[in-house]
Amino acid sequence: MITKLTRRAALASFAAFGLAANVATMSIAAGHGMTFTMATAGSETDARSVALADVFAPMVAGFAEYKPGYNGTLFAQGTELDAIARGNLTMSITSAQELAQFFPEFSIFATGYVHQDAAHQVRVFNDALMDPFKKKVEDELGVKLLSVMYLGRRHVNLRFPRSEKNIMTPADLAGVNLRMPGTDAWQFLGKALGASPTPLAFTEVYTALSTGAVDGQDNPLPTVVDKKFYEVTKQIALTSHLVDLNYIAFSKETWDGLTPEQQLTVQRAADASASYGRLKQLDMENNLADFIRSQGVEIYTPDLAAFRNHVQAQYVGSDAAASWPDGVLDRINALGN
Ligand code: KDO
Repeated sequence: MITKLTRRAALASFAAFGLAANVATMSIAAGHGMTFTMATAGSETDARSVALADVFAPMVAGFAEYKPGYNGTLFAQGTELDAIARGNLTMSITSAQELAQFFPEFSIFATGYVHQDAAHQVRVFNDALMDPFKKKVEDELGVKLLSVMYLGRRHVNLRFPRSEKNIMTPADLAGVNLRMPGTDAWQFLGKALGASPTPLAFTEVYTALSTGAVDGQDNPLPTVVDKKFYEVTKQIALTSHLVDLNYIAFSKETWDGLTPEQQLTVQRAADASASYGRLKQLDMENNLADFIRSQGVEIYTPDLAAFRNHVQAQYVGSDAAASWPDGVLDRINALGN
């Protein structure tokens, strides 16, 4: 997890050395053999990883080699934005929660029950309301947010069988040690759900579930299958508490060193891979429940109104909500169905 000190240091070093680094990148871009390194905590078989490897990589192959690092092997989860800002990484699949570590107002996109579905995420990302958010990340961190990727509806997934714990309302999660990713926005959401959240890196989740170090985790169904969480859990309450997204984050240094044609190609490649990954993920999300059930995991729908009301009430008057620019939540809601 990145510390506040690290984040400040990253911002300062980007401001101080941005110009020098930019000159270095431009000379690389003018020549040949550019490499776009990409870091993610996700696996090679994750739909977003597949989309970048199968769609993005071939589209930029005329001028850049795409080099992905999966499972947090290049950079640990949560440190990728720092790495891009420092010029050590070209791209990552980042989250609003990670961006909120630098720019608290991004917590609005990480808030429970705000985005309604994948199409809503796309409308929000492409709307003018996003422009000041994107500009700030670009100007102050040196990171361009190229496109929005769909991760999916996050649900509560526990080790206990339903006969031991039946999660119908937030009160039923009292005392449940729920693994959530390690940033403030995630921990806030875990508490808002009624659970006792524990921060843990994505790559540690399977082991923590199998040893009982945590009682559960939250992720969309495709992730439950991709990471085989069904082997070490017994139930999924379909809370849909977050229609989760990621952004394709790209180094502004590298971007500025590209020709206008190359920039267009990179942008198109990012959009095309995001669309491809979204369709794949939606398809899996809609078709994996039977498989998961066949592995002995109960899947059921809790009292969604109780969860939605409770989660939304926690954000009202919170520090997170205080950072949201006036009117943005209304604009996001207006872009919904
Ligand atoms: C996770 O750690 O649970 C999470 O799903 C959070 C997301 O923001 C994203 O970073 C994702 O992990 C990784 O890409 C691995 O799928």
